[in-house]
Amino acid sequence: MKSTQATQEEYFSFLRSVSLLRDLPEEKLAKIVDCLEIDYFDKGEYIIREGEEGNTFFIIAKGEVCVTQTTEGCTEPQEIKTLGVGDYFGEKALISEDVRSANIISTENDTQCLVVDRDNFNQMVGTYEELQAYLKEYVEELSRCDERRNAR
Ligand code: WNU
Repeated sequence: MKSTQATQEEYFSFLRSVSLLRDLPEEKLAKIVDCLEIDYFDKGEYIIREGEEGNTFFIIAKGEVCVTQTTEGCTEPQEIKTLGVGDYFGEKALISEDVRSANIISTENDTQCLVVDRDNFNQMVGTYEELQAYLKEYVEELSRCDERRNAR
């Protein structure tokens, strides 16, 4: 990401406030800031589509998104939760080496997401065992939730 130093520092302190990244060493976090892309989404825009291939991890810097999923016996995807600033998503496809397992839709105009690609995600998570274990467990829990609601 090319940006002013002020912006870099803003992203740095924002990332520090994200619970998942709280304990990452300084230089790791700085590296993530260097590789970040920022994406902007309007209300109703799909950030992730169920069934598509995905190679990115997202952290919400502004706005709100909802998570929907196709379930057995329903024609419309069902809304399963909403996520806001400091929340993240898209880790599951990266960790399970699978296609996207839900839709992520912006529910506000000018929702801003910090986007980390697969290589940088692996670097961020891979060299940090606690983070890896935490996310792996979380992703398994999501799969159990999916089964319970009969996701397709
Ligand atoms: C859920 N089932 C599935 C959420 C975000 C981060 C964490 C929950 Cl650690 P992907 C679609 C994304 C998926 C998850 C997110 O949607 N998601 C869920 C569920 O119940 N996915 N299958 N809840 S919000 C959330 C925990 O990030 O990753 O790459 O794309 O499959």
